[in-house]
Amino acid sequence: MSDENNKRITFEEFIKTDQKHISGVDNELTALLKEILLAGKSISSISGRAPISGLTGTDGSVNQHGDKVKKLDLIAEEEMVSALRRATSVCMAVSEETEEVIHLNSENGNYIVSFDPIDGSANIDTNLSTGTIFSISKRQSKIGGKPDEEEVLQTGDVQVVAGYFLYGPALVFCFTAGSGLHQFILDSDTGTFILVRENCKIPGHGTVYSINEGGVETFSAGVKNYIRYCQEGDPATGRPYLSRYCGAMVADIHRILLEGGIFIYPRTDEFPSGKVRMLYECNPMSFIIEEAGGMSVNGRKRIMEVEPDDIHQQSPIFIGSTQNVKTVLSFLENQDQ
Ligand code: P6P
Repeated sequence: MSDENNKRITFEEFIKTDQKHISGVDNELTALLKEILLAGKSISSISGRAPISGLTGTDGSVNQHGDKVKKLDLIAEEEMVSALRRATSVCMAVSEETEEVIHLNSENGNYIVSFDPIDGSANIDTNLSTGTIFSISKRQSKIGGKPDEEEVLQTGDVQVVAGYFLYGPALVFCFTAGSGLHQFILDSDTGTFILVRENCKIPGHGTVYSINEGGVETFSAGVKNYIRYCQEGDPATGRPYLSRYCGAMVADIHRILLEGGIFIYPRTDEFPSGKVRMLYECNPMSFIIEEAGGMSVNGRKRIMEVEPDDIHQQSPIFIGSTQNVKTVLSFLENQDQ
Protein backbone atom coordinates (compact mmCIF):
# COMPACT_ATOMS: atom_id res chain seq x y z
CA MET A 1 0.00 0.00 0.00
CA SER A 2 1.38 3.42 -0.81
CA ASP A 3 -0.01 6.88 -1.23
CA GLU A 4 -0.70 8.62 -4.56
CA ASN A 5 2.96 9.32 -5.33
CA ASN A 6 3.81 5.67 -4.61
CA LYS A 7 5.47 6.47 -1.25
CA ARG A 8 5.38 3.61 1.22
CA ILE A 9 3.31 4.52 4.29
CA THR A 10 4.87 3.74 7.66
CA PHE A 11 2.86 3.03 10.80
CA GLU A 12 3.95 6.39 12.24
CA GLU A 13 2.67 8.22 9.16
CA PHE A 14 -0.54 6.17 9.06
CA ILE A 15 -1.37 6.78 12.72
CA LYS A 16 -0.59 10.51 12.35
CA THR A 17 -2.28 11.39 9.13
CA ASP A 18 -4.85 8.76 8.26
CA GLN A 19 -7.26 9.82 11.00
CA LYS A 20 -10.31 8.48 9.17
CA HIS A 21 -9.33 4.92 10.10
CA ILE A 22 -8.01 5.61 13.55
CA SER A 23 -10.27 8.36 14.78
CA GLY A 24 -10.30 6.93 18.29
CA VAL A 25 -6.52 7.08 18.75
CA ASP A 26 -5.19 10.03 20.76
CA ASN A 27 -1.53 10.86 21.43
CA GLU A 28 -1.45 8.76 24.60
CA LEU A 29 -2.78 5.69 22.78
CA THR A 30 -0.42 6.36 19.87
CA ALA A 31 2.53 6.36 22.28
CA LEU A 32 1.29 3.09 23.83
CA LEU A 33 0.97 1.46 20.40
CA LYS A 34 4.49 2.56 19.48
CA GLU A 35 5.88 0.93 22.62
CA ILE A 36 3.96 -2.27 21.82
CA LEU A 37 5.46 -2.19 18.30
CA LEU A 38 8.93 -2.05 19.83
CA ALA A 39 8.07 -5.07 21.99
CA GLY A 40 6.85 -6.97 18.91
CA LYS A 41 10.09 -6.28 17.06
CA SER A 42 12.11 -7.36 20.07
CA ILE A 43 10.11 -10.58 20.61
CA SER A 44 10.50 -11.41 16.92
CA SER A 45 14.25 -10.88 17.04
CA ILE A 46 14.68 -12.87 20.27
CA SER A 47 12.49 -15.73 18.90
CA GLY A 48 14.51 -15.81 15.69
CA ARG A 49 17.75 -16.23 17.61
CA ALA A 50 16.37 -18.59 20.29
CA PRO A 51 18.00 -21.77 18.91
CA ILE A 52 21.47 -20.18 18.96
CA SER A 53 21.02 -18.34 22.23
CA GLY A 54 19.75 -21.39 24.11
CA LEU A 55 16.29 -19.90 24.63
CA THR A 56 14.25 -22.76 23.20
CA GLY A 57 12.63 -25.34 25.43
CA THR A 58 10.90 -24.98 28.76
CA ASP A 59 12.06 -23.16 31.86
CA GLY A 60 11.04 -26.07 34.09
CA SER A 61 7.92 -24.41 35.52
CA VAL A 62 4.21 -24.98 34.87
CA ASN A 63 1.84 -22.01 34.61
CA GLN A 64 -1.57 -21.69 36.27
CA HIS A 65 -3.16 -23.40 33.29
CA GLY A 66 -0.97 -26.46 33.72
CA ASP A 67 1.02 -25.61 30.58
CA LYS A 68 4.80 -26.16 30.61
CA VAL A 69 6.24 -22.63 30.43
CA LYS A 70 8.59 -22.02 27.51
CA LYS A 71 11.61 -19.80 28.18
CA LEU A 72 10.38 -17.50 25.41
CA ASP A 73 6.95 -17.20 27.06
CA LEU A 74 8.58 -15.45 30.01
CA ILE A 75 10.97 -13.34 27.93
CA ALA A 76 8.12 -12.19 25.69
CA GLU A 77 6.05 -11.34 28.76
CA GLU A 78 8.95 -9.25 30.13
CA GLU A 79 9.21 -7.41 26.79
CA MET A 80 5.49 -6.62 26.81
CA VAL A 81 5.41 -5.54 30.47
CA SER A 82 8.47 -3.31 29.92
CA ALA A 83 6.72 -1.72 26.93
CA LEU A 84 3.58 -1.05 28.99
CA ARG A 85 5.68 0.48 31.79
CA ARG A 86 7.54 2.74 29.33
CA ALA A 87 4.22 3.95 27.92
CA THR A 88 3.17 5.09 31.48
CA SER A 89 -0.52 5.12 30.37
CA VAL A 90 -1.39 1.58 31.51
CA CYS A 91 -2.83 1.03 35.00
CA MET A 92 -3.25 -2.77 34.88
CA ALA A 93 -2.34 -5.67 32.62
CA VAL A 94 -3.38 -9.31 32.27
CA SER A 95 -0.90 -11.80 30.84
CA GLU A 96 -1.50 -15.45 30.03
CA GLU A 97 1.70 -16.23 31.92
CA THR A 98 0.81 -14.45 35.18
CA GLU A 99 -1.93 -15.70 37.48
CA GLU A 100 -2.76 -12.33 39.03
CA VAL A 101 -3.51 -8.90 37.57
CA ILE A 102 -0.26 -6.97 36.95
CA HIS A 103 -0.38 -3.43 38.44
CA LEU A 104 1.62 -0.82 36.51
CA ASN A 105 0.89 2.90 36.61
CA SER A 106 -2.09 2.31 38.87
CA GLU A 107 -2.74 5.94 39.86
CA ASN A 108 -2.65 7.64 36.47
CA GLY A 109 -2.81 4.91 33.85
CA ASN A 110 -5.81 5.34 31.58
CA TYR A 111 -5.68 1.93 29.88
CA ILE A 112 -5.90 -1.77 30.65
CA VAL A 113 -3.96 -4.20 28.41
CA SER A 114 -4.56 -7.95 28.21
CA PHE A 115 -2.06 -9.95 26.21
CA ASP A 116 -0.83 -13.38 25.25
CA PRO A 117 2.94 -12.88 24.99
CA ILE A 118 3.53 -15.90 22.76
CA ASP A 119 0.45 -17.52 21.25
CA GLY A 120 1.22 -21.05 20.09
CA SER A 121 4.42 -21.31 22.14
CA ALA A 122 4.46 -25.08 21.53
CA ASN A 123 5.54 -24.15 17.97
CA ILE A 124 8.71 -22.36 19.11
CA ASP A 125 11.03 -25.38 19.20
CA THR A 126 9.95 -26.53 15.73
CA ASN A 127 10.38 -23.08 14.15
CA LEU A 128 6.72 -22.79 13.24
CA SER A 129 4.66 -19.61 13.40
CA THR A 130 3.78 -18.02 16.73
CA GLY A 131 2.35 -14.63 17.62
CA THR A 132 1.59 -12.04 20.26
CA ILE A 133 -2.00 -10.92 20.80
CA PHE A 134 -3.09 -7.80 22.73
CA SER A 135 -6.27 -6.02 23.70
CA ILE A 136 -6.52 -2.44 25.01
CA SER A 137 -9.52 -1.07 26.91
CA LYS A 138 -10.09 2.02 29.05
CA ARG A 139 -10.23 1.93 32.84
CA GLN A 140 -13.71 2.67 34.20
CA SER A 141 -12.59 4.28 37.47
CA LYS A 142 -11.31 7.88 37.72
CA ILE A 143 -7.59 8.50 37.32
CA GLY A 144 -5.83 9.32 40.60
CA GLY A 145 -7.13 6.41 42.68
CA LYS A 146 -6.11 2.77 42.69
CA PRO A 147 -8.25 0.92 40.09
CA ASP A 148 -10.37 -2.07 41.09
CA GLU A 149 -9.03 -5.31 39.60
CA GLU A 150 -12.58 -6.18 38.59
CA GLU A 151 -12.20 -3.52 35.89
CA VAL A 152 -10.18 -5.88 33.74
CA LEU A 153 -13.29 -8.08 33.43
CA GLN A 154 -14.96 -6.07 30.68
CA THR A 155 -16.77 -7.42 27.64
CA GLY A 156 -14.93 -7.42 24.33
CA ASP A 157 -17.27 -4.71 23.08
CA VAL A 158 -15.50 -2.07 25.17
CA GLN A 159 -12.06 -2.67 23.64
CA VAL A 160 -10.52 0.46 22.07
CA VAL A 161 -7.69 -1.33 20.24
CA ALA A 162 -6.87 -4.96 19.44
CA GLY A 163 -3.90 -6.29 17.51
CA TYR A 164 -1.52 -9.11 16.89
CA PHE A 165 2.02 -9.80 15.72
CA LEU A 166 2.53 -12.89 13.58
CA TYR A 167 6.11 -14.19 13.68
CA GLY A 168 6.41 -15.95 10.34
CA PRO A 169 8.58 -15.50 7.24
CA ALA A 170 7.65 -11.83 7.67
CA LEU A 171 6.80 -9.97 10.87
CA VAL A 172 3.14 -9.06 10.41
CA PHE A 173 1.34 -6.49 12.58
CA CYS A 174 -2.45 -6.20 12.34
CA PHE A 175 -4.49 -3.80 14.44
CA THR A 176 -7.85 -2.11 14.69
CA ALA A 177 -8.94 0.94 16.66
CA GLY A 178 -12.58 0.39 15.77
CA SER A 179 -12.47 1.94 12.30
CA GLY A 180 -11.27 -0.93 10.12
CA LEU A 181 -8.52 -3.52 10.30
CA HIS A 182 -5.07 -2.55 9.02
CA GLN A 183 -2.06 -4.75 8.24
CA PHE A 184 1.61 -3.80 8.32
CA ILE A 185 4.82 -5.70 7.56
CA LEU A 186 8.17 -4.95 9.18
CA ASP A 187 10.78 -3.73 6.71
CA SER A 188 13.81 -5.19 8.50
CA ASP A 189 16.15 -2.98 6.43
CA THR A 190 14.71 0.19 7.95
CA GLY A 191 13.10 -1.22 11.13
CA THR A 192 9.76 0.39 10.17
CA PHE A 193 6.32 -1.19 9.80
CA ILE A 194 4.94 -0.58 6.29
CA LEU A 195 1.20 -0.51 5.54
CA VAL A 196 0.23 -3.36 3.19
CA ARG A 197 -3.54 -3.58 3.70
CA GLU A 198 -5.74 -0.70 4.81
CA ASN A 199 -9.27 -1.52 5.99
CA CYS A 200 -8.70 -5.23 5.26
CA LYS A 201 -11.90 -7.30 4.74
CA ILE A 202 -12.31 -11.05 5.29
CA PRO A 203 -14.02 -12.95 2.40
CA GLY A 204 -17.71 -13.58 3.12
CA HIS A 205 -17.14 -17.30 2.62
CA GLY A 206 -14.04 -19.50 2.54
CA THR A 207 -13.04 -23.10 1.95
CA VAL A 208 -10.60 -23.48 4.85
CA TYR A 209 -11.67 -25.03 8.15
CA SER A 210 -9.21 -24.97 11.03
CA ILE A 211 -9.77 -27.26 14.06
CA ASN A 212 -7.74 -29.80 16.02
CA GLU A 213 -9.56 -32.88 14.72
CA GLY A 214 -7.63 -35.06 17.15
CA GLY A 215 -10.35 -34.28 19.68
CA VAL A 216 -13.24 -35.20 17.37
CA GLU A 217 -14.45 -38.12 19.53
CA THR A 218 -15.27 -35.70 22.34
CA PHE A 219 -16.79 -32.91 20.20
CA SER A 220 -20.52 -32.25 20.41
CA ALA A 221 -22.78 -33.83 17.78
CA GLY A 222 -23.21 -30.43 16.15
CA VAL A 223 -19.47 -29.91 15.69
CA LYS A 224 -18.95 -33.52 14.53
CA ASN A 225 -21.68 -33.09 11.91
CA TYR A 226 -20.19 -29.77 10.77
CA ILE A 227 -16.77 -31.39 10.24
CA ARG A 228 -18.45 -34.10 8.16
CA TYR A 229 -20.17 -31.32 6.17
CA CYS A 230 -16.76 -29.71 5.51
CA GLN A 231 -15.40 -33.06 4.28
CA GLU A 232 -18.30 -33.93 1.93
CA GLY A 233 -17.74 -33.50 -1.81
CA ASP A 234 -19.91 -30.69 -3.17
CA PRO A 235 -18.21 -28.61 -5.91
CA ALA A 236 -21.01 -26.03 -5.84
CA THR A 237 -19.97 -24.98 -2.29
CA GLY A 238 -16.26 -25.64 -2.74
CA ARG A 239 -16.36 -28.78 -0.59
CA PRO A 240 -14.49 -30.75 0.55
CA TYR A 241 -12.88 -27.79 2.29
CA LEU A 242 -9.17 -27.59 3.05
CA SER A 243 -8.18 -28.58 6.58
CA ARG A 244 -5.45 -26.26 7.88
CA TYR A 245 -4.35 -26.20 11.55
CA CYS A 246 -0.94 -25.17 12.89
CA GLY A 247 -1.38 -24.98 16.67
CA ALA A 248 -1.21 -21.18 16.86
CA MET A 249 -4.62 -19.55 16.52
CA VAL A 250 -3.08 -16.23 15.50
CA ALA A 251 -1.52 -17.89 12.42
CA ASP A 252 -4.61 -19.97 11.58
CA ILE A 253 -6.90 -16.94 11.92
CA HIS A 254 -4.54 -14.70 9.90
CA ARG A 255 -4.80 -17.21 7.03
CA ILE A 256 -8.60 -17.18 7.35
CA LEU A 257 -8.62 -13.36 7.45
CA LEU A 258 -6.88 -13.29 4.06
CA GLU A 259 -8.42 -16.37 2.39
CA GLY A 260 -11.73 -16.87 4.20
CA GLY A 261 -12.96 -19.85 6.20
CA ILE A 262 -13.46 -20.72 9.86
CA PHE A 263 -11.37 -21.43 12.96
CA ILE A 264 -12.99 -23.54 15.68
CA TYR A 265 -11.89 -24.48 19.16
CA PRO A 266 -14.99 -26.19 20.63
CA ARG A 267 -15.70 -27.67 24.03
CA THR A 268 -13.92 -31.01 24.49
CA ASP A 269 -13.68 -33.49 27.38
CA GLU A 270 -10.24 -32.01 28.12
CA PHE A 271 -11.52 -28.42 27.86
CA PRO A 272 -15.23 -28.50 28.82
CA SER A 273 -15.35 -24.67 28.75
CA GLY A 274 -13.22 -24.47 25.61
CA LYS A 275 -9.47 -23.83 25.66
CA VAL A 276 -9.00 -20.38 24.18
CA ARG A 277 -8.81 -17.51 26.70
CA MET A 278 -11.41 -14.75 26.64
CA LEU A 279 -9.45 -11.62 27.59
CA TYR A 280 -6.26 -12.02 25.58
CA GLU A 281 -7.19 -14.40 22.75
CA CYS A 282 -10.94 -14.54 22.03
CA ASN A 283 -11.79 -10.85 22.56
CA PRO A 284 -8.93 -9.25 20.57
CA MET A 285 -9.18 -11.75 17.69
CA SER A 286 -12.96 -11.28 17.66
CA PHE A 287 -12.66 -7.47 17.54
CA ILE A 288 -10.21 -7.82 14.66
CA ILE A 289 -12.34 -10.27 12.65
CA GLU A 290 -15.57 -8.32 13.23
CA GLU A 291 -13.81 -5.13 12.06
CA ALA A 292 -12.84 -7.07 8.92
CA GLY A 293 -16.52 -7.98 8.38
CA GLY A 294 -16.46 -11.47 9.86
CA MET A 295 -18.16 -13.13 12.86
CA SER A 296 -17.01 -14.60 16.16
CA VAL A 297 -19.30 -16.55 18.49
CA ASN A 298 -19.06 -19.00 21.37
CA GLY A 299 -21.78 -21.20 19.87
CA ARG A 300 -24.60 -19.24 21.50
CA LYS A 301 -23.73 -15.53 21.28
CA ARG A 302 -21.15 -13.05 20.03
CA ILE A 303 -17.88 -13.57 21.91
CA MET A 304 -17.62 -9.82 22.55
CA GLU A 305 -20.92 -9.78 24.47
CA VAL A 306 -19.75 -12.37 27.01
CA GLU A 307 -19.23 -10.95 30.51
CA PRO A 308 -16.02 -12.62 31.76
CA ASP A 309 -15.92 -13.47 35.47
CA ASP A 310 -12.30 -14.63 35.63
CA ILE A 311 -9.20 -13.09 34.08
CA HIS A 312 -8.16 -16.45 32.56
CA GLN A 313 -11.66 -17.55 31.59
CA GLN A 314 -11.80 -19.90 28.61
CA SER A 315 -14.45 -20.14 25.91
CA PRO A 316 -15.41 -22.18 22.87
CA ILE A 317 -14.86 -20.08 19.74
CA PHE A 318 -16.18 -20.22 16.18
CA ILE A 319 -14.55 -17.34 14.25
CA GLY A 320 -14.11 -16.38 10.59
CA SER A 321 -16.11 -15.66 7.46
CA THR A 322 -19.74 -14.77 8.13
CA GLN A 323 -21.24 -17.48 5.91
CA ASN A 324 -19.01 -20.18 7.42
CA VAL A 325 -19.89 -19.16 11.00
CA LYS A 326 -23.60 -19.00 10.19
CA THR A 327 -23.39 -22.52 8.69
CA VAL A 328 -21.72 -24.00 11.77
CA LEU A 329 -24.31 -22.27 13.97
CA SER A 330 -27.05 -24.02 11.99
CA PHE A 331 -25.41 -27.34 12.94
CA LEU A 332 -25.20 -26.32 16.61
CA GLU A 333 -28.83 -25.21 16.91
CA ASN A 334 -30.96 -27.59 18.99
CA GLN A 335 -27.89 -29.76 19.52
CA ASP A 336 -25.48 -29.93 22.45
CA GLN A 337 -23.08 -27.12 21.76
P1 P6P B 1 -4.24 -27.63 20.78
C1 P6P B 1 -2.14 -22.00 21.85
O1 P6P B 1 -1.81 -22.57 23.10
C2 P6P B 1 -3.65 -22.01 21.74
O2 P6P B 1 -4.22 -21.26 22.77
C3 P6P B 1 -4.05 -21.48 20.38
O3 P6P B 1 -3.18 -20.53 19.89
C4 P6P B 1 -4.05 -22.71 19.53
O4 P6P B 1 -4.94 -22.62 18.44
C5 P6P B 1 -4.50 -23.79 20.50
O5 P6P B 1 -4.11 -23.34 21.81
C6 P6P B 1 -3.85 -25.11 20.19
O6 P6P B 1 -4.39 -26.05 21.09
O7 P6P B 1 -5.10 -28.28 21.83
O8 P6P B 1 -4.77 -27.85 19.38
O9 P6P B 1 -2.77 -27.93 20.89
